[in-house]
Amino acid sequence: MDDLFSGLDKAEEEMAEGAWLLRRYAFDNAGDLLAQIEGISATAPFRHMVTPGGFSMSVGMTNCGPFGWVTDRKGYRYQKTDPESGQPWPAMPETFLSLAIDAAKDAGYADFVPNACLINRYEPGAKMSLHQDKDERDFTNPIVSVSLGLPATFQFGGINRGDPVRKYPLSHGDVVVWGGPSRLFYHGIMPLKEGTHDAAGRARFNLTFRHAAL
Ligand code: MD3
Ligand code: FE
Repeated sequence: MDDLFSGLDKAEEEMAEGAWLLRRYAFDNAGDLLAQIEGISATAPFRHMVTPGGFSMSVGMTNCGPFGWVTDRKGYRYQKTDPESGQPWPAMPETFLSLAIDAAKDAGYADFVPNACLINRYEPGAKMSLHQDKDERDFTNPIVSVSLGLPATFQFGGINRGDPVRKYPLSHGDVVVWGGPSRLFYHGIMPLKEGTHDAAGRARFNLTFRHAAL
């Protein structure tokens, strides 16, 4: 048993000013989203990127859409091509785009149109340390995140690294829209617990829809 919710348990909660947790919002689309992730990763495989400090990330990453987020020894940035292939990132599927636009609208961000989707793959033990997302340059746009597969514990802090951190479970189909003051809040993911998910196997996937500006 991976978790105790079903697709019928949709619920909305404001986690902080501007940050809306839409529980199970993507539950009915999850099978389609997972199939699209498989297709994207056949062209642009998940890889463990290296941070500017020289550490290999435990989370596997790829992208779709006009821009993709990358890190290497030179720094963090968005770019139009996959550094592994030199080719443009795979197109953003229509189902991804409409889900992100609809969720942003429901959370009060009517003008959001993402041009980048980072796809994270966590296997048991993988984590993401507390950080801010600030490579997009324009923070008036929200970020929309979609959780799929194994559940994870999300850590949500404040605008300063030392602010107190609250923990939230994020499960299959949960969507969060991060805008307003929460857009630059520190956040992270605790090491993924061992498990197997019916639809996603031994993994958690997270989509983050962003508007990158050059
Ligand atoms: C809060 N991903 O890719 S999604 C990331 O589950 C990232 O893979 C995590 O943090 C994951 O950068 C967390 C939730 C999330 C995404 C973006 C945020 C929370 C956020 C931006 C601002 C504040
Ligand atoms: Fe982040």
